[in-house]
Amino acid sequence: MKQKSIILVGGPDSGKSNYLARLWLALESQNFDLISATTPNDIRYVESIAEHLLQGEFVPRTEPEEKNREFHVSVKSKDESLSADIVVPDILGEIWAKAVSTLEIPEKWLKTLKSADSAILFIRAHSENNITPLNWVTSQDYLKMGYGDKEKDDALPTQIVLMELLRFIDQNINRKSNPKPKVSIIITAWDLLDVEEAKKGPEEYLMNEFPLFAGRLSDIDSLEIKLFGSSIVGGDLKEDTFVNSFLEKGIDQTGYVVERDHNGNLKHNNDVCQPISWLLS
Ligand SMILES: Nc1nc2c(ncn2[C@@H]2O[C@H](COP(=O)(O)OP(=O)(O)O)[C@@H](O)[C@H]2O)c(=O)[nH]1
Ligand SMILES: [Mg+2]
Repeated sequence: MKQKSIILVGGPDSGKSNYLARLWLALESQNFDLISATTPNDIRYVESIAEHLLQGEFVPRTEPEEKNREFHVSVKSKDESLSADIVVPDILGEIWAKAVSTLEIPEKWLKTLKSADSAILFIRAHSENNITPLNWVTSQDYLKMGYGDKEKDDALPTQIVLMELLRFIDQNINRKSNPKPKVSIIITAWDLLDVEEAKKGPEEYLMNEFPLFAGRLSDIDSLEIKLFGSSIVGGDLKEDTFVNSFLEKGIDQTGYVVERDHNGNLKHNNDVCQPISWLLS
């Protein structure tokens, strides 16, 4: 059995914890090819975050005392031909902010990245943390009136952060088992896109929202990249009407990823493990 290591990368609010919780429930359901191989020690944390989803709420922000702790979920295929350790370096918000403003990756995180064979990069649709470059012509007057958000104005645009994260991955990922490592890019909260936007798929979403980053993705040939959209329960748990229908259906009937098949057609797949299965394939 080949043991691989996958690192989950993404800023605060990029959807890592919720994806992981949903992934855990999919692994436990044994409905798909990947199942859990996690030891009892690690189960408590992931079970506790999954519990939120079962009750119809998103996993809340990581508590301070849980922050900065790396945690692991192990998976294997049913026939045991594949197995992988999924590592999430959960980084404190402040460390994260410093990492992106100085473009320097924390040492601990770097070590984890160096031992990973593949990675998942998370981008969250409609996150309030997403920063798009200001359009100076239209926003100057607005800023003069003092309405500018000081903190946001100082922060790096999200697409620059994404390019840096991809560069970190590209430069440090372990190439021993594969000279061209795979990276799944997941756009989380896909359900928040309007129907037309969603139909166009993840490539076009990135081209519209983060054009520089999208351009970088098409240039890069030292990594094999695949894009996914994900919705962990198929809708927004912040809306009461959705929560009611969700609780009636049960978690196994909800959640999906979108991806392109071999013919380039956009497909919905209820197996939310797909971004990981692809990394291991
Ligand atoms: N509608 C919707 N919102 C999501 C989804 N996944 C994540 N979110 C939102 O994104 C927020 C941040 O997610 P979280 O997993 O905590 O991000 P993390 O900081 O990267 O661990 C959540 O509180 C939800 O509001 C999804 O599939 N659908
Ligand atoms: Mg989190």
